[in-house]
Amino acid sequence: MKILKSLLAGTALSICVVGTVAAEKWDMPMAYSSSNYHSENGAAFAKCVTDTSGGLEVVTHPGGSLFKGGEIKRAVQTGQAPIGERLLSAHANENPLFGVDSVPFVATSFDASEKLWAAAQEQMKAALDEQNLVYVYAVPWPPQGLYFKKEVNAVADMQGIKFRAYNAATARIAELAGMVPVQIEAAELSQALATGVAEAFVSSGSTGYDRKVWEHLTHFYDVQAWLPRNTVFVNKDAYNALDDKAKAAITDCGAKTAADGLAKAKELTSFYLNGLKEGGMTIAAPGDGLKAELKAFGETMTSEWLDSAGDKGKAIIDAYSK
Ligand code: PCA
Repeated sequence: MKILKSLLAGTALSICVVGTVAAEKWDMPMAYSSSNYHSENGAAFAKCVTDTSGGLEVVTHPGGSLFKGGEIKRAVQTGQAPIGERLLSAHANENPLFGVDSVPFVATSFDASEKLWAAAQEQMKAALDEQNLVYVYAVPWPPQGLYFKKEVNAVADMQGIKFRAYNAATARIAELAGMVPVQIEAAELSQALATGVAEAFVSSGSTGYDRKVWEHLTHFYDVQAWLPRNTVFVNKDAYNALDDKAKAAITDCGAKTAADGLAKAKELTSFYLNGLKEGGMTIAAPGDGLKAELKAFGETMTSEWLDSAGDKGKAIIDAYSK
């Protein structure tokens, strides 16, 4: 297995020797569109590493062009790609800790989400390490709200709707609400809405804006239920093979990119909602009745998450709640 792993890692790294310095190029798969701030931020990270590592060039491949969202994590674990970005909560089936950022109504603002992520940090790094991955940085999406093609005032209005899910938590919401979950990557969302494969979803204004969902949908309810993250990680073998200067470049550029990405996400939140409005959508806060029903789903899902994440999950929530 070890040999297979290093063989796979070997094919992923194109190594060429320039003078006496070994120059290396890392392809970095990313799932979201090239114009999205996560992708632009990732490109800035890649440039930062390329400029300061003394020989390691990182090149991003946004939009799922190298590996689709659902394939990126596996590709980096096995060394098919040395580095990549992924919505980690989509892998909560492998380890519930990966879903810590997607439990409804636990952390509903940028500040709360930073606090939660800080509380989860060490365990998240350890969980990734167990899977042959080295954590680099993570950037939040704006708060999550509900998209529909009609006015919705209660869970009763959602019955039977085909609901695009992007992780287990969003599928669970569909189930609790009597909707039918369908797992679809953001890259395929417009197509799914156009063909009726999906009729509603939960996401940020960012993804609705990127996918121009006003062409198919009419209402966005700004529920602010949680702020999931995209996380960048490196294959551990590829990381260990780097010299100290390149390792430091990854750490330093990662820290800078995390801070810049957070600032961007905050700055763009209202821009995206305005974009949806300009596209013709109705943007509204959920009514009190709907809000209460969703809060109850949040309570159910929080206790389900705590059950599945055990002592480690409890330690994170305790540290966060302090
Ligand atoms: N956009 C991503 C995940 C969360 C978000 O705001 C998506 O919908 O796939």
